[in-house]
Amino acid sequence: MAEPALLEELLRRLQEAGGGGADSGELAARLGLDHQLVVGAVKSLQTLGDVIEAELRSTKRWELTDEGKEIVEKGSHEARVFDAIPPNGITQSDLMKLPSGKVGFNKAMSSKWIRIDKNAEGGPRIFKATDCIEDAVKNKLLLVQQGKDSKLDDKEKNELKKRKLLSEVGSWKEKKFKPYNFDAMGIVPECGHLHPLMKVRTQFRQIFLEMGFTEMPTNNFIESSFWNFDSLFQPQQHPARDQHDTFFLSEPATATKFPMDYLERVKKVHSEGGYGSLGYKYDWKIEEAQKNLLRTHTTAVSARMLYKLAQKEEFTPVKYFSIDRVFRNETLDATHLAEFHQIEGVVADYDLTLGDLMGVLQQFFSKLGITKLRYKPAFNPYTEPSMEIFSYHEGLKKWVEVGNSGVFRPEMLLPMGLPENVTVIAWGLSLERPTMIKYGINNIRELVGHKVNLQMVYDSPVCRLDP
Ligand code: FB9
Repeated sequence: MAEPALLEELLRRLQEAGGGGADSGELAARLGLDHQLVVGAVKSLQTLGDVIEAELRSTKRWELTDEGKEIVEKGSHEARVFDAIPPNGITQSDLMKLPSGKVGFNKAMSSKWIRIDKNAEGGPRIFKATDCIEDAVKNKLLLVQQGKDSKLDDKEKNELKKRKLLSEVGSWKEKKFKPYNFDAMGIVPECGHLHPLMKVRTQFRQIFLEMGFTEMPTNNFIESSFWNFDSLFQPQQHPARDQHDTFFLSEPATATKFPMDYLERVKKVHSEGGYGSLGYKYDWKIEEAQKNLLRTHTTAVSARMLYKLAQKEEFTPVKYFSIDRVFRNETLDATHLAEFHQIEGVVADYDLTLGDLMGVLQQFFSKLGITKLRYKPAFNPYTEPSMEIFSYHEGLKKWVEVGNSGVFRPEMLLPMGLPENVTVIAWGLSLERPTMIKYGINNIRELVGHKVNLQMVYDSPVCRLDP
């Protein structure tokens, strides 16, 4: 019954009852509704203001047991025994085989509904002793089911309770409660589980955000060679640009949309030089730049962001970061797969120096608990100078490489249109290496790939990178 109809029915019943009011339990039974539904309706009426008065009564209530409900439906056992006896009687042994035989026989005898002829041929035989009976047990249970248990006295109710046909639904005060077991472990809630890589990514993201960096949009695994290599002043004949280091796409094989004025400046700086650079002096081909690939580093995204920055009317310093998947067609081993997550930080401002780069690296890695940093000169096509970053690993008692860094070359920045006195420092590392160290995983295939044991993901603890 929908709530509005129940509210109206409740009000109608109360009107009929006059000043006597109504018992919610009896009303629920009469309406065939769950008592709590009626209680809810009473509470709804109370919220309307002075519509009704209600008082809480923690009364004992009687409910039929399942057997009690069956008796209301099919009659008491003794009544069923009486109905089963044919006019010419039935042997006692056959009667006892009936479903209600054992329980109903004694009650039917004590109620003098049946009689026994012990000398009958073929053994003791049972006959009806009256023409009709009144099934008192069924009628009393029916009254209780209709919420009219007040018509039964306590003796009758307890008699039915003793026969397990009624049960007393008392208030909580009569209930016996088990003591709380404060040592009990809670049920592990069914929920999702974050992969350790995603937990560590969140920690790195938090570090960048608290350093004031903004995340770059890295939601394109596919990139053109132009943005992945040419815009970074990486020459078209560089070994990293061939098939065995890079995954090129066959469909769509080429990209065609480029900012053509910028593309011309990139072509020029590669083939003829410019901005004080000699360039690479080779015949730069747009077809090479158009080849689509799976990006080999997130520095392609940094290039796009820096180009976009250069298009603004007025240059404003920025701090960008990215953490996302990159793909390299490399030989696989226990710690290298054909893809990994690159973490990259980029700072663009006026007149930044290598000192600024070392300073930001010190701050960044100190948040990982890495304090003893040393730098080693290195080479990247798009940064000059470049430095490999090393940290002293107390556990391994040796210096381990923790990343790479550098200052983007003018041949990369000036064709974009950035002002001459703007310098851009950047660094990168992988997400897998720190994750494997943090979670004590030695083989990359235990961390990522089709052989990963999902229980490891479920069981992996929360990750904290800060010291
Ligand atoms: O992550 C790396 N090592 C690392 C990082 C953190 C770490 O944390 C410990 C818990 C405390 C431990 C180790 N490396 C870079 C170094 C090596 O693992 C190296 O063998 C593998 N490198 C990857 C590339 O391999 C093909 C790690 C990956 C890497 C290297 C360079 C860059 C990004 C990722 C870069 C860059 C860059 C440079 C200049 C400008 C912009 C980006």
